[in-house]
Amino acid sequence: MNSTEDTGLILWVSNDQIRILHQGIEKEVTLPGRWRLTSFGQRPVAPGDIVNVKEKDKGLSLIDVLPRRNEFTRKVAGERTLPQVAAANIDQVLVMAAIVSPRTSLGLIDRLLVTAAIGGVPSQLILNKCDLASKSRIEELWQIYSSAQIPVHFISIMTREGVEPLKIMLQGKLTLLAGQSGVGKSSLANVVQPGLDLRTGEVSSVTGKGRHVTTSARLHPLNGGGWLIDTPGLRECAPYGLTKQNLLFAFPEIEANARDCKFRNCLHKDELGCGVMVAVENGDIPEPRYETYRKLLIEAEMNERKY
Ligand SMILES: Nc1nc2c(ncn2[C@@H]2O[C@H](COP(=O)(O)OP(=O)(O)OP(=O)(O)O)[C@@H](O)[C@H]2O)c(=O)[nH]1
Ligand SMILES: [Mg+2]
Ligand SMILES: [Zn+2]
Repeated sequence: MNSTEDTGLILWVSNDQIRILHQGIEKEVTLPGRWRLTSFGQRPVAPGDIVNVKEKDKGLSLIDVLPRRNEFTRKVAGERTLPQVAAANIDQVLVMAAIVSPRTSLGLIDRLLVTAAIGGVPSQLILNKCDLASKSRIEELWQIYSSAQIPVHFISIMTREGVEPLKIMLQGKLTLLAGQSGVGKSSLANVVQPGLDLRTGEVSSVTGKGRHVTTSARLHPLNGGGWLIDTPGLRECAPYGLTKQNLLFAFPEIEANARDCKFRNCLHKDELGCGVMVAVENGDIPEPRYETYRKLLIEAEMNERKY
């Protein structure tokens, strides 16, 4: 029998099918039973994974998954500390939020940034819908994230403001778009890759929330080279593998002020002589960032008890 072995790139995964790019051609393959979603909600493959495949007369068969360079992994919803991999082998995560409609969730932004940092993926922040925002709100958000040393881009897909530099940022890279429903992830993909024509949906005027239009994460090829992964909107994000130490990867402004803490092992929660808490009071660390830090610290402590 004629059979050759080489690799393929996973473009998307559903419960029992995957789409894979193999020798320049997109192919659909039925997932073997052992690769399907387990009762624990885990799956061995994610978009962006490279797999070894064997081409046989009757089609492709999957052999194994190559080790990942990095991954973007949340914890499954609920009490269990199990991983849910959104994508693997990513060059950059663009954490996306709207300045207005839906209301910006600073907590979710920070959680996505922490998830990227723990997974070893560089991230940047895209704040969309500038056309609807006041100058003062833009300024306020800029202050928060520049003190956090996170690159932030203010854009409007509607007016195209700030979109051209993003196109350049995406060239030749595998980029994951992550954020709440309705912030404009699919709209951005449609603008940077003409002809893509992904479905988009209006934010509900009743609830002020997005309608969860995109239902699965997919890699889309970009004309200039590279891939863009559009994902379904997230309601919440608990970073997988969160600890008291790696939490600080995404809070450089907190780490910087820890120098002034009285105790070397200060967690900046309620300790005496905490330099971080003083910096929050002085306005050197923005309060919303500190609040999310504190919530994540409590989650990390709970996780550590479970591991
Ligand atoms: N005013 C304004 N509206 C925008 C802008 N960008 C996107 N929208 C609108 O926001 C709505 C939601 O956009 P989508 O692209 O579907 O959002 P999404 O993030 O893909 O949402 P999910 O797929 O549900 O996660 C659509 O009605 C878009 O037309 C913008 O810059 N300004
Ligand atoms: Mg979408
Ligand atoms: Zn401290």
